Amino acid sequence: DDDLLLPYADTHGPSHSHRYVRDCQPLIHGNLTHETWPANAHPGSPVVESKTFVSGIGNSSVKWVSGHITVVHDPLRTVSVLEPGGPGGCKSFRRELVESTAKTRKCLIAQNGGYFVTNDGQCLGNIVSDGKLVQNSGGVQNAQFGIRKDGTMVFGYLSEEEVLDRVNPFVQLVSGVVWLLRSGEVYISESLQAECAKSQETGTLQSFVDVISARTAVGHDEEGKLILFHIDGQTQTRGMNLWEVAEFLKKQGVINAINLDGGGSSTYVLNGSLASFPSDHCADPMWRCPRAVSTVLCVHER
Ligand code: M6P
Repeated sequence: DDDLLLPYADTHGPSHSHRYVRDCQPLIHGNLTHETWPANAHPGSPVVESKTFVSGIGNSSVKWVSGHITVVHDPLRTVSVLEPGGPGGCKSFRRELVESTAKTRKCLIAQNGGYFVTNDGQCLGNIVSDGKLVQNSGGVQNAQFGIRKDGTMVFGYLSEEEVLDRVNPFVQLVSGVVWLLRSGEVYISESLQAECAKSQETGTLQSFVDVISARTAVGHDEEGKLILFHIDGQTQTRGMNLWEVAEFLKKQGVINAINLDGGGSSTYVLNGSLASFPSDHCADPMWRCPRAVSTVLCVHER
Protein backbone atom coordinates (compact mmCIF):
# COMPACT_ATOMS: atom_id res chain seq x y z
CA ASP A 1 0.00 0.00 0.00
CA ASP A 2 2.98 2.41 -0.31
CA ASP A 3 1.31 4.07 -3.29
CA LEU A 4 -1.26 5.47 -0.84
CA LEU A 5 1.36 7.98 0.25
CA LEU A 6 2.56 9.08 -3.18
CA PRO A 7 1.67 12.74 -3.64
CA TYR A 8 -0.32 13.62 -6.75
CA ALA A 9 -0.06 10.12 -8.13
CA ASP A 10 -2.86 10.94 -10.56
CA THR A 11 -0.83 13.58 -12.42
CA HIS A 12 1.73 11.00 -13.54
CA GLY A 13 0.59 8.96 -16.51
CA PRO A 14 1.45 5.35 -15.74
CA SER A 15 0.49 5.45 -12.06
CA HIS A 16 -2.98 6.74 -12.83
CA SER A 17 -4.60 3.39 -13.48
CA HIS A 18 -3.00 1.98 -10.36
CA ARG A 19 -4.29 4.81 -8.19
CA TYR A 20 -7.71 4.65 -9.81
CA VAL A 21 -8.14 0.99 -8.94
CA ARG A 22 -7.05 1.55 -5.34
CA ASP A 23 -9.27 4.53 -4.61
CA CYS A 24 -12.38 2.92 -6.02
CA GLN A 25 -11.73 -0.17 -3.94
CA PRO A 26 -14.34 -0.48 -1.24
CA LEU A 27 -13.57 0.11 2.41
CA ILE A 28 -15.92 -2.13 4.30
CA HIS A 29 -14.87 -1.92 7.94
CA GLY A 30 -13.65 0.59 10.46
CA ASN A 31 -13.91 4.27 11.17
CA LEU A 32 -12.98 6.51 8.28
CA THR A 33 -12.18 10.20 8.50
CA HIS A 34 -15.28 12.33 8.90
CA GLU A 35 -16.54 15.27 10.94
CA THR A 36 -19.77 15.51 12.89
CA TRP A 37 -21.81 18.48 14.11
CA PRO A 38 -25.14 18.65 15.94
CA ALA A 39 -27.93 19.97 13.73
CA ASN A 40 -29.53 23.23 14.83
CA ALA A 41 -33.16 22.84 16.00
CA HIS A 42 -35.00 26.07 16.70
CA PRO A 43 -38.73 25.26 16.63
CA GLY A 44 -39.70 28.94 16.38
CA SER A 45 -37.46 29.92 13.49
CA PRO A 46 -38.53 29.91 9.84
CA VAL A 47 -37.83 26.65 8.01
CA VAL A 48 -35.54 28.14 5.42
CA GLU A 49 -33.95 31.34 4.20
CA SER A 50 -32.99 31.69 0.52
CA LYS A 51 -30.38 34.28 -0.44
CA THR A 52 -29.41 35.22 -4.00
CA PHE A 53 -25.97 36.53 -4.88
CA VAL A 54 -24.17 37.93 -7.91
CA SER A 55 -20.56 38.04 -6.79
CA GLY A 56 -17.27 39.13 -8.32
CA ILE A 57 -14.80 36.25 -8.04
CA GLY A 58 -11.02 36.55 -8.46
CA ASN A 59 -8.54 39.37 -8.00
CA SER A 60 -6.86 40.53 -11.23
CA SER A 61 -9.71 39.78 -13.63
CA VAL A 62 -13.02 39.68 -11.82
CA LYS A 63 -15.69 37.36 -13.18
CA TRP A 64 -19.33 37.48 -12.14
CA VAL A 65 -21.02 34.44 -10.76
CA SER A 66 -24.66 34.16 -9.69
CA GLY A 67 -26.28 31.67 -7.39
CA HIS A 68 -28.03 30.93 -4.11
CA ILE A 69 -27.21 30.23 -0.52
CA THR A 70 -29.97 28.40 1.34
CA VAL A 71 -29.87 28.40 5.14
CA VAL A 72 -31.84 25.59 6.79
CA HIS A 73 -32.67 26.16 10.47
CA ASP A 74 -33.80 22.66 11.52
CA PRO A 75 -32.15 20.22 9.08
CA LEU A 76 -33.15 16.99 10.86
CA ARG A 77 -36.85 17.74 10.43
CA THR A 78 -36.88 19.68 7.16
CA VAL A 79 -34.23 18.21 4.83
CA SER A 80 -34.75 15.10 2.71
CA VAL A 81 -32.65 13.35 0.11
CA LEU A 82 -35.13 12.34 -2.60
CA GLU A 83 -34.83 9.66 -5.25
CA PRO A 84 -35.50 10.84 -8.83
CA GLY A 85 -39.29 11.07 -9.26
CA GLY A 86 -39.90 9.72 -5.74
CA PRO A 87 -39.38 6.39 -3.94
CA GLY A 88 -38.09 3.63 -6.22
CA GLY A 89 -36.51 6.07 -8.70
CA CYS A 90 -32.98 4.79 -8.23
CA LYS A 91 -33.98 1.15 -8.64
CA SER A 92 -35.44 1.95 -12.06
CA PHE A 93 -32.46 4.19 -13.07
CA ARG A 94 -34.94 7.03 -13.40
CA ARG A 95 -33.95 10.60 -14.25
CA GLU A 96 -36.33 13.42 -13.49
CA LEU A 97 -36.43 17.21 -13.54
CA VAL A 98 -35.74 18.66 -10.07
CA GLU A 99 -39.07 20.52 -10.39
CA SER A 100 -40.92 17.20 -10.76
CA THR A 101 -39.11 15.41 -7.94
CA ALA A 102 -39.66 18.46 -5.70
CA LYS A 103 -43.47 18.15 -6.14
CA THR A 104 -43.44 14.63 -4.65
CA ARG A 105 -42.35 16.04 -1.26
CA LYS A 106 -43.75 19.60 -1.48
CA CYS A 107 -40.24 21.08 -1.32
CA LEU A 108 -39.97 24.77 -0.52
CA ILE A 109 -36.50 24.66 -2.01
CA ALA A 110 -34.87 21.86 -3.96
CA GLN A 111 -31.61 21.41 -5.77
CA ASN A 112 -29.96 18.53 -7.58
CA GLY A 113 -27.96 16.22 -5.35
CA GLY A 114 -25.92 13.09 -6.05
CA TYR A 115 -24.02 11.91 -9.10
CA PHE A 116 -25.37 9.43 -11.64
CA VAL A 117 -24.22 7.61 -14.76
CA THR A 118 -25.25 9.98 -17.54
CA ASN A 119 -25.78 7.31 -20.19
CA ASP A 120 -28.12 5.04 -18.24
CA GLY A 121 -29.31 7.02 -15.20
CA GLN A 122 -27.84 4.77 -12.50
CA CYS A 123 -27.74 6.57 -9.12
CA LEU A 124 -24.21 6.58 -7.70
CA GLY A 125 -22.98 6.38 -4.12
CA ASN A 126 -24.72 5.87 -0.80
CA ILE A 127 -28.34 7.00 -0.62
CA VAL A 128 -30.61 7.10 2.42
CA SER A 129 -33.91 8.91 1.87
CA ASP A 130 -36.24 9.69 4.80
CA GLY A 131 -34.86 6.82 6.87
CA LYS A 132 -34.89 4.27 4.05
CA LEU A 133 -31.61 2.84 2.77
CA VAL A 134 -31.95 3.15 -1.01
CA GLN A 135 -28.48 1.97 -1.92
CA ASN A 136 -25.08 1.42 -0.43
CA SER A 137 -22.01 2.11 -2.54
CA GLY A 138 -20.22 -0.86 -1.00
CA GLY A 139 -17.63 1.40 0.61
CA VAL A 140 -16.44 3.29 -2.51
CA GLN A 141 -14.62 6.39 -1.28
CA ASN A 142 -16.21 9.74 -2.06
CA ALA A 143 -17.28 12.69 0.11
CA GLN A 144 -20.51 12.03 2.01
CA PHE A 145 -23.18 14.18 3.61
CA GLY A 146 -25.60 12.59 6.01
CA ILE A 147 -27.90 13.26 8.95
CA ARG A 148 -28.22 10.62 11.66
CA LYS A 149 -31.40 9.80 13.59
CA ASP A 150 -30.26 11.89 16.59
CA GLY A 151 -29.68 14.95 14.38
CA THR A 152 -25.93 14.64 14.02
CA MET A 153 -24.71 15.90 10.65
CA VAL A 154 -21.85 13.95 9.10
CA PHE A 155 -19.41 15.19 6.43
CA GLY A 156 -16.53 13.17 5.01
CA TYR A 157 -15.65 9.56 4.40
CA LEU A 158 -17.55 6.48 5.58
CA SER A 159 -16.89 2.75 5.45
CA GLU A 160 -19.73 0.46 4.40
CA GLU A 161 -20.07 -0.61 8.03
CA GLU A 162 -20.64 3.00 9.10
CA VAL A 163 -23.23 3.55 6.35
CA LEU A 164 -25.16 0.53 7.66
CA ASP A 165 -24.88 1.47 11.38
CA ARG A 166 -28.07 0.54 13.24
CA VAL A 167 -27.40 2.15 16.63
CA ASN A 168 -27.78 5.71 15.34
CA PRO A 169 -28.69 5.15 11.68
CA PHE A 170 -28.54 7.67 8.88
CA VAL A 171 -31.94 9.12 8.04
CA GLN A 172 -30.57 11.06 5.06
CA LEU A 173 -27.36 10.31 3.15
CA VAL A 174 -25.99 11.35 -0.22
CA SER A 175 -22.58 11.06 -1.90
CA GLY A 176 -20.69 13.86 -3.60
CA VAL A 177 -17.22 14.10 -5.10
CA VAL A 178 -14.57 16.15 -3.21
CA TRP A 179 -14.72 17.16 0.46
CA LEU A 180 -14.37 20.93 0.02
CA LEU A 181 -14.02 22.14 3.61
CA ARG A 182 -13.00 20.15 6.67
CA SER A 183 -13.22 21.92 10.05
CA GLY A 184 -13.03 25.30 8.34
CA GLU A 185 -10.06 24.49 6.09
CA VAL A 186 -9.88 23.68 2.39
CA TYR A 187 -9.57 19.89 2.04
CA ILE A 188 -9.31 19.54 -1.74
CA SER A 189 -5.68 18.34 -1.97
CA GLU A 190 -6.48 15.56 0.49
CA SER A 191 -9.64 14.67 -1.47
CA LEU A 192 -7.58 14.35 -4.65
CA GLN A 193 -5.54 11.66 -2.91
CA ALA A 194 -8.45 9.84 -1.34
CA GLU A 195 -11.42 9.75 -3.68
CA CYS A 196 -12.72 7.55 -6.47
CA ALA A 197 -12.48 9.52 -9.72
CA LYS A 198 -14.98 7.30 -11.50
CA SER A 199 -17.97 8.89 -9.73
CA GLN A 200 -17.80 11.93 -12.01
CA GLU A 201 -17.50 12.05 -15.80
CA THR A 202 -15.77 15.41 -16.42
CA GLY A 203 -12.27 13.89 -16.62
CA THR A 204 -9.44 13.24 -14.15
CA LEU A 205 -10.23 14.25 -10.59
CA GLN A 206 -7.67 17.06 -10.95
CA SER A 207 -9.31 18.48 -14.09
CA PHE A 208 -12.74 18.11 -12.47
CA VAL A 209 -11.55 20.20 -9.50
CA ASP A 210 -9.81 22.84 -11.65
CA VAL A 211 -12.44 23.47 -14.33
CA ILE A 212 -14.94 26.29 -13.94
CA SER A 213 -18.54 25.14 -14.10
CA ALA A 214 -21.98 25.38 -12.54
CA ARG A 215 -21.71 23.83 -9.08
CA THR A 216 -23.73 22.73 -6.07
CA ALA A 217 -22.55 21.90 -2.56
CA VAL A 218 -23.83 21.26 0.96
CA GLY A 219 -22.28 22.25 4.27
CA HIS A 220 -23.00 23.58 7.75
CA ASP A 221 -22.18 26.65 9.82
CA GLU A 222 -21.13 27.16 13.46
CA GLU A 223 -24.75 27.15 14.68
CA GLY A 224 -25.53 23.78 13.09
CA LYS A 225 -27.58 25.25 10.29
CA LEU A 226 -27.38 23.42 7.00
CA ILE A 227 -26.09 25.53 4.10
CA LEU A 228 -27.03 24.62 0.53
CA PHE A 229 -24.99 26.26 -2.22
CA HIS A 230 -25.79 26.61 -5.91
CA ILE A 231 -24.19 28.59 -8.73
CA ASP A 232 -24.96 28.89 -12.41
CA GLY A 233 -22.23 28.30 -14.98
CA GLN A 234 -21.16 26.27 -17.96
CA THR A 235 -18.28 23.80 -17.94
CA GLN A 236 -15.06 25.54 -19.12
CA THR A 237 -16.84 28.85 -19.83
CA ARG A 238 -18.59 30.26 -16.74
CA GLY A 239 -18.79 29.52 -13.04
CA MET A 240 -16.29 28.48 -10.38
CA ASN A 241 -13.64 25.82 -9.94
CA LEU A 242 -13.81 23.87 -6.68
CA TRP A 243 -10.99 25.92 -5.08
CA GLU A 244 -13.14 29.02 -5.58
CA VAL A 245 -16.24 27.28 -4.24
CA ALA A 246 -14.36 26.21 -1.11
CA GLU A 247 -13.02 29.76 -0.50
CA PHE A 248 -16.46 31.27 -1.10
CA LEU A 249 -18.10 28.91 1.40
CA LYS A 250 -15.34 29.49 3.94
CA LYS A 251 -15.97 33.25 3.74
CA GLN A 252 -19.66 32.55 4.41
CA GLY A 253 -18.77 30.83 7.67
CA VAL A 254 -19.20 27.28 6.43
CA ILE A 255 -17.20 24.75 8.46
CA ASN A 256 -17.59 21.42 6.65
CA ALA A 257 -18.86 21.08 3.08
CA ILE A 258 -18.89 18.57 0.25
CA ASN A 259 -19.31 19.14 -3.48
CA LEU A 260 -22.42 17.68 -5.16
CA ASP A 261 -23.28 17.24 -8.85
CA GLY A 262 -22.83 20.32 -11.07
CA GLY A 263 -22.47 21.29 -14.73
CA GLY A 264 -25.69 20.80 -16.68
CA SER A 265 -27.15 19.10 -13.59
CA SER A 266 -26.86 22.24 -11.43
CA THR A 267 -30.47 23.23 -10.73
CA TYR A 268 -32.22 25.42 -8.15
CA VAL A 269 -35.97 25.19 -7.65
CA LEU A 270 -37.76 27.71 -5.43
CA ASN A 271 -41.43 27.17 -4.50
CA GLY A 272 -41.83 24.66 -7.31
CA SER A 273 -40.33 26.76 -10.10
CA LEU A 274 -36.94 26.75 -11.77
CA ALA A 275 -34.88 29.62 -10.34
CA SER A 276 -31.51 28.92 -12.01
CA PHE A 277 -30.05 29.28 -15.52
CA PRO A 278 -29.13 25.75 -16.66
CA SER A 279 -26.27 25.26 -19.13
CA ASP A 280 -27.75 22.44 -21.22
CA HIS A 281 -29.32 23.52 -24.50
CA CYS A 282 -32.87 22.55 -25.37
CA ALA A 283 -33.72 20.86 -28.70
CA ASP A 284 -33.74 24.37 -30.15
CA PRO A 285 -30.27 25.58 -29.05
CA MET A 286 -31.55 29.13 -28.70
CA TRP A 287 -32.96 28.08 -25.31
CA ARG A 288 -31.58 26.46 -22.18
CA CYS A 289 -33.27 23.52 -20.51
CA PRO A 290 -32.95 21.99 -17.05
CA ARG A 291 -31.49 18.48 -17.10
CA ALA A 292 -33.37 15.44 -15.83
CA VAL A 293 -31.17 14.35 -12.94
CA SER A 294 -30.85 11.79 -10.20
CA THR A 295 -31.27 12.50 -6.48
CA VAL A 296 -32.44 15.85 -5.06
CA LEU A 297 -31.83 17.73 -1.82
CA CYS A 298 -35.21 19.00 -0.63
CA VAL A 299 -36.15 21.46 2.11
CA HIS A 300 -39.77 21.06 3.24
CA GLU A 301 -42.06 22.07 6.12
CA ARG A 302 -41.60 20.31 9.46
C1 M6P B 1 -24.20 16.54 -22.45
C2 M6P B 1 -25.18 17.51 -23.05
C3 M6P B 1 -24.47 18.78 -23.46
C4 M6P B 1 -23.58 19.30 -22.31
C5 M6P B 1 -22.62 18.24 -21.86
C6 M6P B 1 -21.70 18.70 -20.73
O1 M6P B 1 -23.42 15.97 -23.46
O2 M6P B 1 -26.16 17.77 -22.10
O3 M6P B 1 -25.42 19.76 -23.82
O4 M6P B 1 -22.90 20.44 -22.74
O5 M6P B 1 -23.38 17.13 -21.44
O6 M6P B 1 -22.41 18.79 -19.52
P1 M6P B 1 -21.73 19.07 -18.12
O7 M6P B 1 -21.39 20.52 -18.08
O8 M6P B 1 -22.74 18.69 -17.13
O9 M6P B 1 -20.48 18.24 -18.06
